[in-house]
Formats: sequence, C-alpha cells, structure tokens
Amino acid sequence: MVEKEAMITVCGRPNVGKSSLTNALVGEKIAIVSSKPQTTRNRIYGVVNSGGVQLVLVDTPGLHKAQNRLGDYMVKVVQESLSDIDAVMLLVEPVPHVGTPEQLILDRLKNSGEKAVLVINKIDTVKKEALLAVIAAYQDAYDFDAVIPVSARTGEGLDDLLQTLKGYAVEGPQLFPDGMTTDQPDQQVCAEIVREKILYCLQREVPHGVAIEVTKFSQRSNDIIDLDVTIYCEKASHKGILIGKGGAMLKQISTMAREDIETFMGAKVFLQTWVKVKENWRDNVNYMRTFGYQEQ
Ligand SMILES: Nc1nc2c(ncn2[C@@H]2O[C@H](COP(=O)(O)OP(=O)(O)OP(=O)(O)O)[C@@H](O)[C@H]2O)c(=O)[nH]1
Ligand SMILES: [Mg+2]
Repeated sequence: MVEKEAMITVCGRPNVGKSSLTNALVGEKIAIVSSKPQTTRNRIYGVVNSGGVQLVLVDTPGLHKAQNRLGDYMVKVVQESLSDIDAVMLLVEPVPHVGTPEQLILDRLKNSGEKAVLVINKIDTVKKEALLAVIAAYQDAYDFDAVIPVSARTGEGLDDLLQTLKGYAVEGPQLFPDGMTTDQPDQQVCAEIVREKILYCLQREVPHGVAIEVTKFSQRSNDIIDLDVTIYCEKASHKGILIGKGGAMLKQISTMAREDIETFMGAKVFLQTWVKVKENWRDNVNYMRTFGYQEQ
C-alpha cells in the first residue's frame, strides 16, 4: 500500500548516467542508455515503490547547448522538469569542477528554491579520496540538502540515495498503479530500444539524426507480437549506412532490438524494419511532432 509519494527530477549534463541511475533505482530497464551524449530526448517517468512510498523519478535529456529545434525541445523538457516537483537530483561526473550545464541548473534552482540532492555518479571510476574535492567544489556552488556518491553501474550508494529520496515523500494519492514502472506506452519503449541499438552500432552523426516511428504493433496471440518500425534519417548517405552492405547493418540492428524487445514484452516478436529519409527533420516542428517530440 502506497501512502506517500514524491516526484523527483534527475537532471544533469549529457552522458552522466541519468538514465542508468533511473533504471538502477527502478530495477528494470525503462530508459535507453548509450555511451554517446544526448541519448534521452523526452521526459521519462520511472516508478519506484519501496516501503509504502512511491517515488516517481523524472529522467530528463542532458542539458546542452541546442543546435537545432530538437535540441531546443530537449532543453525545454529539462527546464519544465525543474518545477512542480518535490526535489531535484543533480547528477554529476566525479570531477572537481562545476561546469556550465551544472551552473545553469543551479542558477535555476536558486531562483525556484527547489530542494536539491547532489548525486556524484561513476564513483567506480575514481579513488575515494578524489571525491572530497568534488564535494567541496559543489558545496561552494549550492546549499544541497545532501551529497551522495553512487555508481549506477555497480549499485554502490544506491541504498543511501533511496533512503534520502524517500525523505521527500508526502502524503498523497498513488500516482501509478502497482506493477507499473514507467509512463511510456509499450510502443514507445520498443521504438526507443531500436534507437538504442542504432546508437550502439553506428557513429555519432547518424544516430543523432534518427527518429523511429512504429507503424504496426499488434498482438497476434497472447505471446506473439507483430511490430513494424520505420527508421527515419536525415540524409540519403545515412540511409546507406543504416542499411549497410547487403542489408547487414539493418539486420544487426533489428536482431539486437528484437532480442531486447522480446525481453521487455515477455513475448515473441516479429520485427520488420524500414529506413526512410526525411531531410532536416530535427528542424521541422511538424516532423518532430509526428515522432513524439511535442510540447507537453
Ligand atoms: N563507469 C560507469 N559508467 C556509467 C555509470 N553510470 C552510467 N555509466 C555509463 O555512462 C554512459 C551514459 O549513460 P546514460 O545513462 O545513457 O547517461 P545519460 O545521463 O542518461 O545521458 P543522456 O541521456 O545522453 O543525457 C553509458 O555508457 C553508461 O554505461 C557508472 O556508475 N559508472
Ligand atoms: Mg539519458
């Protein structure tokens, strides 16, 4: 039984591990992850139920300098996720320096007066002694409620973090029913998984110009799903790269995606993929809306 709940935003620069941390706390992969920056494009809720408390984690795009309308949209998503919540987690790399994105978020928090927890991620990559300088740099910059070093990868520090986050819960109606771990429809998670495999398989320029449209999602029987997906890219040359020699690249992407989608859906999936070009869709509001990047 959930008696208390809290909405907590996870924000920070691209690639610090916001989605990895969200997944680790939820205990299920609900947000895609990649080694490339600007993986997350939309606000994603991840739900954690623990000891009568429901935490709704708000995973956000990495705050960066927008270079197209999609970027503008992503930055707006971050800004809108910083108000009307119970607390903010500022996720940072274990480096002893407050960078521009962090400073921008802190300036905003100073204005809004939202409560904030500093979460230093990736502590598996540094020596413990190195953390002191990181903590000092950030404590100079903002009056955080708490500072918690974690590793989303190894799980270190996550129990401490969970206890701290539960402290922000207030009495209120249960926002998500038991068993529901994200607000994303299944179709959207499937589309995101395809995009994750493209981020994994291809170099920087191509995946960042890719959008996914699900054109068929139908349950043939209890345990078989037919899924048709169109991958949009920005240039004919990118289409060639996505398809690869004799279709090899598209086959690899599709196979990897199908395996993960089957795990997520708990069903056998027949996945068909197509590649199409929509030039400069990242600067076209109508295309963006079609692909699910629209003002909330
Ligand atoms: N070593 C280490 N790597 C991590 C940790 N957490 C995340 N990573 C890696 O950091 C990279 C980025 O992770 P994401 O979770 O996609 O980062 P993000 O902040 O959501 O990125 P954007 O969505 O692009 O803003 C991936 O390669 C992760 O595997 C950690 O605790 N330790
Ligand atoms: Mg992310």
